[in-house]
Amino acid sequence: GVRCPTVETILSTVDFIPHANMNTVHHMLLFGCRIPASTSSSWDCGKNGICKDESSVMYAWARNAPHPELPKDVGFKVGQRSGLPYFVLQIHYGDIGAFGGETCVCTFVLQVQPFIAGIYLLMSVDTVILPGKKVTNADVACDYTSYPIYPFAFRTHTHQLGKVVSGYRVRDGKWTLIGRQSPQLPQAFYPTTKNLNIKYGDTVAARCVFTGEGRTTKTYIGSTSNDEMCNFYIMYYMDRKHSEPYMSCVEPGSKELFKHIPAEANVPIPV
Ligand code: IYT
Ligand code: CU
Ligand code: CU
Repeated sequence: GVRCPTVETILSTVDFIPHANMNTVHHMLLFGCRIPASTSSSWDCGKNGICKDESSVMYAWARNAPHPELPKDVGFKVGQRSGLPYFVLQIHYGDIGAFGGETCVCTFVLQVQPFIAGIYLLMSVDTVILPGKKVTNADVACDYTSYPIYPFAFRTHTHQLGKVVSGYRVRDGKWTLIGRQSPQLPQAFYPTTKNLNIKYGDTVAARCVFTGEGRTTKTYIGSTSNDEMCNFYIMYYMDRKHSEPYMSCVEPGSKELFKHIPAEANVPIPV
């Protein structure tokens, strides 16, 4: 007999191409979900949420922002055993009246790719921004203990108080920039500045710079627009043999480590 390889391991998407009307759509986020929040073909994610539990941002489109393509020979794993077998597309309309009952058509190029794409999310879970305080840093850092990954795009996310978000690889004490962006610019994935890899023994670190100016109460991490978030997403590829498509880091990192962060990480990006 012949055993077929499991479907899950041979399906990869190659690219994401939006077909939305970009005149009414402000931005779109593509999520991977274990279980979507609804069984309908489209729903209000403000009310019902996006995914029931495990989820990841996989792609982002925003008006007037770049949309890096997946490099050649790279695809996201899809299917039942990919970890996040569902795609949910969240569409933000500039004008709420523009919703036309859209449904989403997903076209997959079914192809074994030598490399899998993945998302590494660094996020702060404990930052508190004091009212009126000019600068608050949210630092996140983790030791990297897996197989090599090759970052090719990054995305930053905060709410209104974020000024600049920077992500680095730290190897033998040397900080190398993966990406730096203002979270007040369109929160798309931007191409990385340099080609670099992250391998066992490195540290992955990110800093979000916030200001508490204009606030009269403390600001915490949370999901409303009065709360804040500090996210640095790395989109990477890695050898399919070692396939680990979703990783995250929520540790605050040590004070000692962040003493050596390059000064650019503290310089707000004017918008
Ligand atoms: C608390 C926080 O920072 N939440 C972020 C990152 C995050 C996204 C997903 C955390 C988890 C997730 O399953 I998907 I756990 C956050 O919500 N980021 C927003 C989106 O709502 C996705 C963003 O635009 O990056
Ligand atoms: Cu938007
Ligand atoms: Cu947020």
